Amino acid sequence: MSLPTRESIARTVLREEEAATLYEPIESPATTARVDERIASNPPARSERFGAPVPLRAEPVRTEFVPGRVVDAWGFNGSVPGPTIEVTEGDTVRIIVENRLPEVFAPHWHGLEVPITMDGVPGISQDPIAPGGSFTYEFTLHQNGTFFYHSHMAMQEMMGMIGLFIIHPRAAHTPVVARDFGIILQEWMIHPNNTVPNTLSMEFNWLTMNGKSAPATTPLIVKRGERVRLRFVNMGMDHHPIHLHGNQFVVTGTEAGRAGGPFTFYENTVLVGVAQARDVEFVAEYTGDWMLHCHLPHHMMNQMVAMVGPMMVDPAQPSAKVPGYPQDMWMPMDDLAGTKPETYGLRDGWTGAMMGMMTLVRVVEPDVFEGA
Ligand SMILES: [Cu+2]
Repeated sequence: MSLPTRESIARTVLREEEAATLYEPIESPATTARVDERIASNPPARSERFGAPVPLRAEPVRTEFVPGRVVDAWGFNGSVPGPTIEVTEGDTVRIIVENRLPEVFAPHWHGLEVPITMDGVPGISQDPIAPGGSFTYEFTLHQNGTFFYHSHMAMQEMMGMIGLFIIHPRAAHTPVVARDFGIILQEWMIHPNNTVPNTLSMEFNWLTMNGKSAPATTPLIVKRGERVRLRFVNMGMDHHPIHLHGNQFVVTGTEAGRAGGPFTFYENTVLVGVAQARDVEFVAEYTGDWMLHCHLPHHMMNQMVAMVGPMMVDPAQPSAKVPGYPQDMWMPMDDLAGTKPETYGLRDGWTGAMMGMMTLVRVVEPDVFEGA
C-alpha cells in the first residue's frame, strides 16, 4: 500500500492556501467543517458571504472530463457543475442570475421552501429569463442540509446545469464531522469526434463526479480516526448505487435535509436516485486507499462505444477461441492523470483501476496527514 508523503501533504496544504485566495468561506462558528470546494466543483467555487449578492451566470463552459477529452457543456460561472453556494440556516440570500445562454432559462432551487415567485420554474412561477437578461432571487432559508440548484429546462439539465446549495445548521449536527465533501453525479453521451453532449440520448458513455471521470477525479484525503461526511446529489437519467470499500456508513440526510437519528442502520452502498441527495457519515478507522464508486458496471467505464475496444479481436489468436473473450482491458495512464497532490504515492498502474463514476477515499495516518 502506498501512502502520501510528507511532501505531498505539504503540497496539498499549499494548494488549499492558494484556493483560499480564490474564494471567501462563510464564517460560521456553529460548524467545524465546510464542504471541500476543491472537491465540490472544478475550478474552486466562489462562496459568497451574505451581505453581498451571489452572482450566478448561466453560460457555455468548455471543460475536460479527463485530460484531452474536451466537452462543450453548459454550467454556471465558468464551471461544470456550477459553484457551490454555502449558507447558514436563517440567512436571507440574494442571488442575481444572469442568462448568457442563447436561449431562455430559469434556475430552480431544488427542495427549498421558498415563496412561489422564487421557485424558478419558467412559465409557471415567473417569465423565462431571456438571453442577456437577469432575474434576482431573494429568500430566507429555514431549512438545513444538502440541496442543489439546476436549470428547470430538462435538456439544459443534461448539458450540465446544476450546482450544490449547502445550508449549514445554526448548531452543528452531532457527532460533529471533521471532513465534509460534496459530490455531484452526472452522466453524458458524447459521441466520437463530438464535443457537445447529446442530451436526447437514453444511453451514456461518460460518468462524472464533479465534472470529472476517473482517473481525473480528485481523491478525498482524510486523517485516520476522523468522522467524515459525504454528500451525494444525482442529476441524470439513472440511479447510482454508490459503494465505499472497507467501511460502513449511515445515511444521515436526504434531499429534504437531516434525517432523524439515532443512526444505527449501517450500509456500504447507498442508492442515490435521480434528483435525490444522500448524506452519509462514517469514521475513517482504516488506513488505505478505499474506492468510492457507482457500482453499476457500465458506470465504471469511460468512452463506451459499441463495436470498439472489447469487441475487436484477432481471430488468429488462440485466445479468440475462448467464448466471451475479450471483456476487460487493462489500460493504465498514470502519466496522463496522475499528477495532482491528492494522487501522490499511489501504486504504479493505479489509473488502470479507475474509470467513470469513481474516486478514492485515502485514509492516512495522523502523523503523515499533519506532516509531522
Ligand atoms: Cu451509476
